[in-house]
Amino acid sequence: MLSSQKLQNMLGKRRLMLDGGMGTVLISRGLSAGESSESWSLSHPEVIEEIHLEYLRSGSDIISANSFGVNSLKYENYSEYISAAVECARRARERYYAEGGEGEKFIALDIGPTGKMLKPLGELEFERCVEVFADTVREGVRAGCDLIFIETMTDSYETKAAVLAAKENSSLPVFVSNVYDGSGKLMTGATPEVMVALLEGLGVDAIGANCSLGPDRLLPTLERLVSCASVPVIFKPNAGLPSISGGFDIDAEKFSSLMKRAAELGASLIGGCCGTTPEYIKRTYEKTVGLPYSEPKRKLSSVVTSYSRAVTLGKRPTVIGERINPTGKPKLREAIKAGELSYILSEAIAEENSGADVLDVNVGVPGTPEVLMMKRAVAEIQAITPLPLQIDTGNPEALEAAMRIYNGKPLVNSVSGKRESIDSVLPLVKKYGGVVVALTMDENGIPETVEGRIEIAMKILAAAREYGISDRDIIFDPLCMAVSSDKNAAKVTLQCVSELHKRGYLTSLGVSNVSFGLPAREKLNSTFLALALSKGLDAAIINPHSAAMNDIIRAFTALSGKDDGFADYISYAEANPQGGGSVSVGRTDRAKTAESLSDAVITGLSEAAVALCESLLREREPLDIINEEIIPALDGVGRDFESGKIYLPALLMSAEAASAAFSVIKNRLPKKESEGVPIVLATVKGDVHDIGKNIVKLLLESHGARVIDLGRDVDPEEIVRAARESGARLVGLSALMTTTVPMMEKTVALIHENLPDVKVMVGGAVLTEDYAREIGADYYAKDAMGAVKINAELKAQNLKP
Ligand code: B1M
Repeated sequence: MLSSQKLQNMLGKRRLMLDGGMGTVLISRGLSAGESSESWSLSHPEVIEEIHLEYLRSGSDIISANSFGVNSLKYENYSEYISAAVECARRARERYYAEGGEGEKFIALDIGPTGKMLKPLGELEFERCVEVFADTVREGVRAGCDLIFIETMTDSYETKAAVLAAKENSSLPVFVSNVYDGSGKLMTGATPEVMVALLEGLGVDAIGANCSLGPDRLLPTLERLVSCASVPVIFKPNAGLPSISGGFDIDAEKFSSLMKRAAELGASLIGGCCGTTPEYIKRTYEKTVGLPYSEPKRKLSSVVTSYSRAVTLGKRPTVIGERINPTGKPKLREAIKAGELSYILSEAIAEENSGADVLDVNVGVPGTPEVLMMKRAVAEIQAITPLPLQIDTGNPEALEAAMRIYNGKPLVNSVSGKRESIDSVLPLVKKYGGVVVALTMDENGIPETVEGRIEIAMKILAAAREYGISDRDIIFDPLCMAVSSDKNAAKVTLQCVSELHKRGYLTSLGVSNVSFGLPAREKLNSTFLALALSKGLDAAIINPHSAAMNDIIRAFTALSGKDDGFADYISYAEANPQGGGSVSVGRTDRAKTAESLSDAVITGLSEAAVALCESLLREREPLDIINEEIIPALDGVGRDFESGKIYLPALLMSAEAASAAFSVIKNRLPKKESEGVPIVLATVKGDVHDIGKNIVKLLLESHGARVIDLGRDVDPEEIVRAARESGARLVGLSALMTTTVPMMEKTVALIHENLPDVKVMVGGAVLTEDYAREIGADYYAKDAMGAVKINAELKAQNLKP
């Protein structure tokens, strides 16, 4: 039997020991600062082999090859690094057995993040990212590893890319572990519930948390993982936090006691990350080896997610917003035909603000390229809203394109009982994960009877099981026909909902069909919704702006005991005292719509920001727009980010919208011929914030200065070189983070040391006049106009910069 199969058989049947840190152990054995730990597989293989052997002797069942930072983006000879890393682990295992060591031991191909951010946060395309991981996986398989361990991932999207690469290029078990902060979230906002739904959907074999914190502060995250995962949970924390005296603040004894607690709480695969050593693993092994083991329990909840939000179907009525569907919406049809996304994006925001839980996305218009449009729509909508999406298409190619790039576990609309539909849709659900809406119709149409529809439902369920799709990932839509053409239509559908509910299945309905062909449709729709909810309906595709529908959803949820403490009902009632209307659940206190420029920036709508900025420029001065609209909006976004209300993706979309508005302003600023010696501008090394610096540049140029802009994240040496070569007399430095001010100080010192005649002006939100003086700067500018004034003063003093 292959090692990988043996591992599969053991998984979830007993607790397995992982290993501990590699990089931090290497530092203690001579790895110098700036040297890559992975290069030691080639330069010092005997050291790597020895560390692996020490972990095996300490009780590790699984050791991770020294391949964490290796990928084809970073190293041309990545394959050499990977085979050397796996070889070191293999030799260690042979030595372990040769010295009489016992038990099955496994070698993991260790895969860490690429080091690049994916679009829209960075420049790396999703598919390119999958390719990079695929290169690593193929090499690891060739080198003979037994499993793939994707770890220390901070972004759900990159994690998905790595898992797809692993699944598409091997049949080995795949483990995934993410980095959660103290509040239990990834850097990009995903919670344990989001990651479990996403990763179980993708068919991962074990899921967990590693790095970031010590076991003490990571235990709450472990508990959340155990409570929602059906697969074994990995727990591999750091040896606490780095301490001032060097090293980490939790010793092996305390670590192992906390790991014992982790094992008792249900961690199935335990080990250590940064700062842990073979000693930590040995003590952990000794404290946990005799503990009873309980197999992970299968969880039954049906969960769909976005990159940051998990929605559990069946817990309370789920509102699926129906507005992004061109049927009967001429404006949307035209937008889709023109390849225009701004209309769709503002619909998405409006639906979110009206309280939708999930957004249906249907962009099918005959004669338009649906695959392309669906991909674009999903990519853009998921960048601006944290709501999960329902991918709605009858085109399997469009469905696959969307499911592949979707950053989460979507609802999939839909599969029917037709063979063709089953064969094209269910394999996609199995591969990418999702909860699929199963329509009770087949080649013979929609049965008129309850029994006929239930029979089709059961046929789809059986087919899904054959594909290995769990029952929890099916939600039935017993289809509602228009009562105008069949007076029993609503009755039959309601009986189906009731029957499916009794059997323990979830149901969803497109509610508005019922009233087709009749006047005052909302009265019928809302009454039908109330009746369906009373029969057990779990999700409704409705217009979330409808006052009547909203009233019913909120009131029903409260009356059926599904609204703890009536919190949702009370806030709805307070916002709508007369009943009716839609309630805002906007992501920030300010952005309800994209009606103003600052709202467009907060919401992250670039096209709207451009249009609104253009119209504001007709009445107001460019500088006022910057100071009164854009900067306060970014400040608000910054506060929301800091308080954990929004995450990096939303922050970035706001930054993009602000930059889009600036590009409009730039064209409107009065142009002055540039003159004199240039000013060199840069954001310092380690800092990517360049919006402020770009405004400074804009204003300096509009006042006639010649600016050499070195961009952001710039090395001090490069700044000195540019100043020397251009003969600049003034260098402007920007820094936005407390962590990058030391680099600013270093840069100022380097400029003064090498170019004593050159003055340095600094700015950026973290700085103050005093702070600027402390780090040796000659001038401090609070804002861009301040920078212009300083430049003018220097000119007046005849320095002629
Ligand atoms: Co980030 N970010 N960000 N961010 N970001 C801040 C700065 C932060 C304060 C947010 C927060 O937590 N409240 C925080 C820093 C905390 C701290 O150090 N105390 C932060 C963080 C933590 C981060 C990351 C680490 C997040 C992460 O990855 N977990 C990461 C950092 C990556 C890195 O740099 N290595 C990160 C990333 C990003 C984005 C990429 C998403 C995006 C930047 C996009 C871009 O710049 N191209 C972004 C944004 C947009 C912000 C906020 C929200 C807005 C910054 C901004 O553009 N303000 C910001 C919060 C905030 O500041 N309210 C935040 C508007 C701009 C016009 O103001 O730059 O101050 P400002 O410029 C002013 C003046 O200061 C002055 O003139 C300008 C016009 O009046 N000025 C100068 C500036 N430079 C000057 C130079 C001069 C003279 C005047 O002479 C040369």
